[in-house]
Amino acid sequence: MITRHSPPVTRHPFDPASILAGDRRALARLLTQVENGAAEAALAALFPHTGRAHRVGVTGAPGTGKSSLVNELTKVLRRRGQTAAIVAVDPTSPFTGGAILGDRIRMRDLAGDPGVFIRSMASRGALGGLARATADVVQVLDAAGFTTILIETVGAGQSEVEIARTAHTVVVVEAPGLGDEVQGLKAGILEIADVLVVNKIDRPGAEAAVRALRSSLEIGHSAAGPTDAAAWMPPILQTVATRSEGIDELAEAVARHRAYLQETGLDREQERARLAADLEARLRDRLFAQWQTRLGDGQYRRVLDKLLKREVDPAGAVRQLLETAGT
Ligand SMILES: Nc1nc2c(ncn2[C@@H]2O[C@H](COP(=O)(O)OP(=O)(O)OP(=O)(O)O)[C@@H](O)[C@H]2O)c(=O)[nH]1
Ligand SMILES: [Mg+2]
Repeated sequence: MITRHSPPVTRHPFDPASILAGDRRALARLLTQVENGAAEAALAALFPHTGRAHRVGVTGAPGTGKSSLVNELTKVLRRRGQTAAIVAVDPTSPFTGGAILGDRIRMRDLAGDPGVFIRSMASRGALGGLARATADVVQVLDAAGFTTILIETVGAGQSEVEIARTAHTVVVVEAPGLGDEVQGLKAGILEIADVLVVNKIDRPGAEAAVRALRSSLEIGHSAAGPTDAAAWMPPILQTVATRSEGIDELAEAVARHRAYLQETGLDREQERARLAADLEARLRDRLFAQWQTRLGDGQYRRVLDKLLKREVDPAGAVRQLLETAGT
């Protein structure tokens, strides 16, 4: 079972009003408590104030330019009168150099703007814990009133894809000239893309990358059966993040996707599915923990040993454990 490591935290009296009023220091302090899994009461108090922000996930292979794009997109959103919170989820991977660099660029460009808040999520080792912590951090930022929340994750594993999936709109970023092993990651994340970006089109191989993406997108859509005329077709955008090219179009595509969700009522459905999945996961964790405490010491291990020796089958093991725990 995944347990989140919770170091002792200094308790500050929590005042939801300070978060709702946009007190940045109170916000930063609360987010640290949230990351440590020690903010249940605060999350409960803020929950009624959530559900207003547009959550935008930005995912893709390491080094494709996600941070640079998020940075530029934030500037465009600010010019359009919106506010933005950026959550950069640092994965446990050898590719942290880019993530740190991306954050440094943002610090330089966006520092001092009261309409922007940047938070890097430290890796917790256990990705289940990281996904939960990220979802909670996003809740707080939503309550704090940011109109857009940009969640950057490296789409290298299933758990990072899960994090992106908590967004209303998922932007998948590609770049030309990545190795085949990186190209292999695409299959899984293409399915969750609402907006596709081929970044670094100033680099060789850009046209081929766009072509390849277009054909895999078309294959994916025809495999899904006859397309509904009203269905959303992910647009493929081309950008040079470092020169701020194509960013207005990206902002528009993201806004268009949100409008689409609202017009079709899919936003309500999406929200319901997200809350249902969250409720189920929490319930499962809680019931499992409760049941485990009821189970006598070593019982679980003994049944597992029997399973290993083929003295009992998995379904039989469950039956035995439930009987022992008196459920
Ligand atoms: N030539 C070119 N370089 C770019 C472009 N966009 C980003 N880069 C460079 O690519 C490198 C990686 O950019 P990041 O924005 O940090 O990429 P990332 O996807 O956030 O990286 P990770 O978080 O490490 O996965 C940096 O050196 C950027 O300056 C672009 O459009 N063209
Ligand atoms: Mg990055």
